[in-house]
Amino acid sequence: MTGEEVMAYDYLFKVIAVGDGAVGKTSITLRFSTGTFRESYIMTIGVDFAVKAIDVGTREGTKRIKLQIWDTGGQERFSYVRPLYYKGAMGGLLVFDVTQSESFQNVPKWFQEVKKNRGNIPLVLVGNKVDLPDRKITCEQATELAKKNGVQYLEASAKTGESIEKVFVELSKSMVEYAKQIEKEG
Ligand code: G3D
Ligand code: MG
Repeated sequence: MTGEEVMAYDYLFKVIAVGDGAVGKTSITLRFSTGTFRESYIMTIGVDFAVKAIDVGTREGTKRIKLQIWDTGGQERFSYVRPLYYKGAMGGLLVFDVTQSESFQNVPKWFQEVKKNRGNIPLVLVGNKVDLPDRKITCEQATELAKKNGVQYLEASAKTGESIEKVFVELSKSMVEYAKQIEKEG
């Protein structure tokens, strides 16, 4: 494979994962990125990112999307990493843990924080850890909250891998539409 083939893509998007600590943001990022042969981690000021390219069906046919998925390295609590983290993000996963009610109750705060920093970038609400038996938040509750905020809701498990790919594919489709909209508006 030539270097050119490795580099070829139609879109490059920075993606962030937000949500309370321990909901599975790092696990989702790792599960998605390490399943492939092209992967890299770069350490910056407490922020890592993983890179993975996926092919996504859009209105203009199949597009190759290169995703640069940022992870806070557990420092999401600290405000000093936030500006760097949000800068240039084109989409995000808003993750909560279906077995931890508090992480779901904090979802509106995360919606607000993303909006404050990045306006209306596409988001997918992710209910993680559906492999666990003791869930507290139902699919209906989460779907309703997602609808209220104009985003899609998906249930996933970083542990089993369930719906992890789907989460990034759906987000990528939304980001392609969003990028086109921004381009049009100049
Ligand atoms: P964070 O990056 O949002 O802080 P992490 O969350 O990815 O570090 O995950 C926090 C803990 O939840 C980890 O457990 C991790 O293994 C676990 N976890 C993440 N995703 C899932 C999942 O889908 N199912 C289950 N059962 N566990 C999950 P530890 O024990 O290392 O703290
Ligand atoms: Mg983490």
